[in-house]
Amino acid sequence: MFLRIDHIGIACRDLEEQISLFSDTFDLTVVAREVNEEQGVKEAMLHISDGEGGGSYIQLLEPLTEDSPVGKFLAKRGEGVHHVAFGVQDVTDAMGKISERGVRLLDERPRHGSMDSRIAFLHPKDVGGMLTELVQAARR
Ligand code: CMX
Ligand code: CO
Repeated sequence: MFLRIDHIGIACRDLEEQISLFSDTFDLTVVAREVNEEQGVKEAMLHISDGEGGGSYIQLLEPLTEDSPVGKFLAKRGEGVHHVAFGVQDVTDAMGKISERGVRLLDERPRHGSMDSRIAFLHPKDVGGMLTELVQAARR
């Protein structure tokens, strides 16, 4: 079902500071920036490599508000890994299969993600405590 790790989402308080840290330390380049009002985040994608069906990235996330998912996560747990996203061929198909296997979907239908991808989240409590995202990358 999974083609690759699409990205690791990392929650931070200051996006610009975190971009500098990651790009200076690991020689990573920012390939996309976005404000996603629906998800309540300001984000940056730092490219690592290209793989089957899309690339692999670090996704840095700064919350737009304190009561957004990332805002609440920061208040509770502080900065750090927030979610892991896996690349899939067809997000709707993967959601159907995973839901049939008893894992709660946080999204009824796919939403808009970074770089015109289509995404859906799975409940962390049903996946070993790891907030999990499915990503169908945009066709290039
Ligand atoms: N990883 C692991 N567990 C998490 C978590 C995370 N990122 N966020 C919350 N949880 C756990 C909490 O620890 C909590 O557990 P306890 O009850 O044992 O304390 C439980 O889930 C409920 O957490 P909460 O703080 O009460 O938060 P909510 O229930 O309001 O929301 C969640 C949790 C996962 C449903 C919500 O964060 C969500 O819908 N996330 C998906 C959307 C998202 O995160 N978007 C931002 C990223 C955008 C992008 O990738 O582009
Ligand atoms: Co993500």
